[in-house]
Parts: sequence; structure tokens; C-alpha cells
Amino acid sequence: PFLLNVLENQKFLNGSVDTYFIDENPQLFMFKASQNRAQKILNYLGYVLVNGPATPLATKIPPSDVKPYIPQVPLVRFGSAVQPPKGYKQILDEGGPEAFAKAVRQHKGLLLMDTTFRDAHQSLLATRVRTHDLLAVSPYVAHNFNNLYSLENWGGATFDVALRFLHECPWERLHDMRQLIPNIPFQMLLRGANAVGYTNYPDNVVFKFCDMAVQAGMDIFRVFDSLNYLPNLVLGMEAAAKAGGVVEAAISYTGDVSDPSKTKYDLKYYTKLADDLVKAGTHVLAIKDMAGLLKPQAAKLLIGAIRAAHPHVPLHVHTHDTSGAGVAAMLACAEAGADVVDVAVDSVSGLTSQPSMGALVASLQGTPLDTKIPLQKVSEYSAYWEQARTLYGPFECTATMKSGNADVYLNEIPGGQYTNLQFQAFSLGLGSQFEEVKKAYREANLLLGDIIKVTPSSKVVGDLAQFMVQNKLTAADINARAEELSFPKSVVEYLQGAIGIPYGGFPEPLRSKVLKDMPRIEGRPGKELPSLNFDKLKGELKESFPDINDEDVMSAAMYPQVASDFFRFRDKYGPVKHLDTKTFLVGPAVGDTIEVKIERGKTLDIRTVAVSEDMTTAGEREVFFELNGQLRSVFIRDEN
Ligand code: 3PY
Ligand code: ZN
Repeated sequence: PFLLNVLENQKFLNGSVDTYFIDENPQLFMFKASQNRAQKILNYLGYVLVNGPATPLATKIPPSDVKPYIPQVPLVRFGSAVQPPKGYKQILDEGGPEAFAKAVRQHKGLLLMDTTFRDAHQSLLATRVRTHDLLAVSPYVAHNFNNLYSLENWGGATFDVALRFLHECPWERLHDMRQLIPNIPFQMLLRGANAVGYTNYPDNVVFKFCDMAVQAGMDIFRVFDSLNYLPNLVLGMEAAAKAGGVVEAAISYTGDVSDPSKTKYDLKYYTKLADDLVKAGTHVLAIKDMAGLLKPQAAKLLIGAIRAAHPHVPLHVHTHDTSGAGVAAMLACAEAGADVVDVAVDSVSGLTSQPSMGALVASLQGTPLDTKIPLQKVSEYSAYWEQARTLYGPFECTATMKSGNADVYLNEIPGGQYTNLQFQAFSLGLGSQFEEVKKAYREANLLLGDIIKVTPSSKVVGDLAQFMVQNKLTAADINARAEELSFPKSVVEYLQGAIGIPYGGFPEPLRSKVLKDMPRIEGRPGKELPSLNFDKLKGELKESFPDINDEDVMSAAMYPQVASDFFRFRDKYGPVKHLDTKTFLVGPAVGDTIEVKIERGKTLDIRTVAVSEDMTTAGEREVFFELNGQLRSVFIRDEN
């Protein structure tokens, strides 16, 4: 019982008590279950040795051999671990969301949100950064970046990718980060009524999801809707508020408010939406410039207008640096009255990611907007990611993306999608394909009524664009032949109203021609959906996976197939999140010895000895390891 209590003790887990005795006596922690976990890890390594990567690799760039240098934090002083300095998390915990918002608004300099743990790698590395590498640098972040407004570390695509490709549990990731970073608010991206998925969920799922996220350590919910459809936004806001989170309602930005010829999304459109969101009770108001279209001049107009209308509401601006104007735009936002802007640490900034933290910090030094973040600390943090990034060579966007591109002002493609579309086009080996897709994207957007484009509406536009390129269809062809063409599913569903109603309504006569007598959804799509019965779902899942917990059930509510594949994987291969990234991706080489720390004080030493040349009659190969000095072997089916 003593040991179990220790494992549930916050101070113990976040390293703020002296644990040398335990660290030096690992046998205290040798439970039976760990034998089992060790065996499962061997199964995983054996699988990769015999069959190759267990997660598809996207480029030919191998993961490097680098062991990223982890900048040290003060560990022990006077016999106990040094606590990281207090931050906005403490203000939030003590005073709640209103007090937090007030403190943010009163802060004199510019505050930053660091996107390194979420959007940066979602944009540059296909969201593949693993818990292992996030946790390694987490103590450093806690000790040196306590004056961040927040660390964005969850939501968006991370949930899906963690389960689907990294074979790790997104909830465990959140719990683990919370242990190591007790002082900086955590922020997630919530796709409104789509939560962390691509489709509308029943209302009770969104509410329960937010509740569980707060319990697991989440603080701030950036809530957006892919059409800025107010009923969807409000649903997400209510769910975040009821859970006790900070509500950061986001206006997704498109067009150009500094261009008088662009009349659909003008200043009036945005200020009206800002009024609605403030009325709906948002604690913080965000401008989500997902494509990086907010030019400095437009930033001045937009932020200036909203600041004037809502002097007490904190304003937070998000952008992508696709065009290269990100730093300039964020400086303009700060000068026009934004309280917080988003940056990624230098080595994972730029291109379709966020603008550079170091550049912004340096640009404001000595000014009234000084962030007071030491540049030296930014550089150390950046050096870690510069090395860690090389582990993700197989997912590097720079395999194809060599520079920013101001053509984003023409095609308005969101950062993450821009990287994906470019990558897909290049992997088809067609040099001209990406240019065609970008042009078609612009036309597809206009065909659909010039809509807000962000997950999932951006996928609708992207799918239509690719459909046009593949079938060599112009916009005129689409309009003329709409009745007979077999459109992508996402396009049809969008026109049916499955993700909400776009500003200005659906495009006619295109909609009627495509849908004919198909059903249409009126109003907020989620309100039609029957509530999900969690107990029933849990009962069903328990039949195949007796060990699942409530967080697993929520994963299954979000992604039924992906989650059950993950549970099956976990039962067979155990906690692969503990493997270093190179080993996880491509496995060890024969002769290699790796260290796997499966919990505090419990490290496995694994040497790969040999893979048998012969196959058993069952089509299996025997793979030999030394596990902590003892010979072990596993039989692995050869799938090649
Ligand atoms: C997401 O929904 O994942 C986004 O990052 C949208 O910008
Ligand atoms: Zn983004």
C-alpha cells in the first residue's frame, strides 16, 4: 500500500520531493505487471525487426541517431527538488477563469502562447511528435517559461494521430505533461461541436469530453467552428465553461479586411461575430488566422476595431507563417492591442508553422511590449527541438517545402492543409500538380460560396479541388454538369448541412443540382443526434478489452475504429510510448542495446541479439533479445 500511495502522490510524481532513495533502489518498483510490459515491448521490437515500421513513414529521410541534448533544470536544493516558478496556472487555479482573464488583460507586456507541443508539429511534422520527446523537455519548459500565457499541447489533430499512428494514449500524454508542468496553463484546440474529430458529435459527448479534459489537466479551450457557425461555436463554449475551463472562443479569419474589394468578410462581419461571442460569455477572444492571411495592415484594422469595442476582453491572435509575414503581423497585432500572440520555438517555426518565438521576443526587447522572456532560454529550448526534429525525418515537410509562399493570400489554404496538399502532390511525382491543386482550391472555394476554410470545411474545399484536378473540370464544368457528376462525399454532406450553415448561405443553384431530393439538415447538425450511452459503450468495449477506463471509452466515442485498433495494439505491444523515437519508428539494429524507462526507477536494458533466418511452419521468426542480461525470445509472424 505504501508504494501505491507514492505513485498517486502529486509531489512525488512531479519530482518535487527527494526521491534518490527510490531512484537508487529500483527493485522497490518491480511489480509483476512490469514483466508483462517488458514482454510486450519485446513483441513490438520483434515485430518491427521482422516486418518493418509499425507506423507508415512518409518520406525516405531516416530518423537521425541523435540523442537530443536536454537542457538541465535545477534538480535538488537543500535536499528537495526545486519547484518551477509560479505562473498563470496558479492564478487560474486560485481565482478561476474570470480572474485569469483579468490578470491577462492587465499584464503590461505582450504574452505568448507556445504552440511547439501542438500546432507547430501538426504543421511541419504531420503531428507525429511523440510523448517521449515532449516529456523530455517539459521540466525545462516549466522552469524557464513560467510567464507564458499558455502552452498549446493538445487537441486539433494530436488526439487522432496519437492513437492512430503513434499507438499511444492522448489522455496519458496530457496527464504526464501536467505532472511535469504544474505552472503553465495548458491550451487545446477544440473543433466546437466536432470536439477533436472531423464530424459533429452528440451534445453529451462534447460536454463529457470537455469535462474529462479538465479532469486530465486541460485549462484553456480554444473553441472554433469551421464555418464560424454561431450555434456550433456556442455549443463548444458551453461545454468548455461547464467543465470549468477557460473559454477562448475563436473567430476563424479569412479574406482580407484591408482590401476594400473583398466585401464578404469585412470588418463589420468580424466585429459582429466578436460581439456575439462576447455576449455568449467568452473569457478570452481569439482570432484564429489558420491560413496566415492577416497582413500587418489588416491586423491593425481588425485588432484595433475589436479592442475598441471590447476594452475589457483579452484578445489572443493565432496565425501561420506560410507567407513569411507572420512576425510582422504579430507585431502589428500587439501594437494594436492584442494581449497574447502565438509563436513556436525557432527551430519548429516558420513555413506553415507559427512565427518564431525568438524573433518576436527579440523584436520586443526594451519596448513597452517586452515579453521579458530571456532570449538565451529560447535558444536553449530551440536547440533541443532542432535536434529532436531530426528524429522525425520521415515526416519532414521540408522534404518538399523549401520556403514560405505568399501565394497563400490567393488560395487561402490553412497551414496544416497546405503542407499536406503539397506533400501529396509531390509524392505523385507530378511537379505541376500542386500548382494546379492550389488554383483549383481557390475556384472550389468560390464555387462553394467563398467559405471559411478550416478543419473540416477546408477538407470539403480540398476534396472538391482535387476532384476538379483529377477529372480536369473547370468551375464552369462543375456548374454546368453538377446534376450528373459524382461529387466527393464530404462535398455532398457539406451541401446537406452536415457541418453547419455557411455565412451567406449555401451556393445556389449548385446545392439544389447536387442534392436533388436528398435530405437537408436544418440548423445545428448536432441537435439532431441522439445522446450517446457511455455505460452501454463501455460495457460493449469491456467484452473485448477488459482493462479499458473511461478515457478509453471517450477515445472510442471520438474514433470508434481507430480506438479499438489502438486497444488491440496496446494489449499486444504495451506502452511503446517509452521507446526512444528512432527505435519506435524503425526499430533497433541487431547488436544494439537500448534503454527503455518504463516508469520511474524501472529501466529495461534490451539488447537485440538475432533474428532467425528460418521460419517456423506457422510462418513465424524467432527474435532473440537480452533483457536486463537474460536471454529472451519472441516469435513473430512474418508478414512480408
Ligand atoms: C485543427 O483543427 O487541427 C487546426 O489546426 C485548425 O487550424
Ligand atoms: Zn493553426
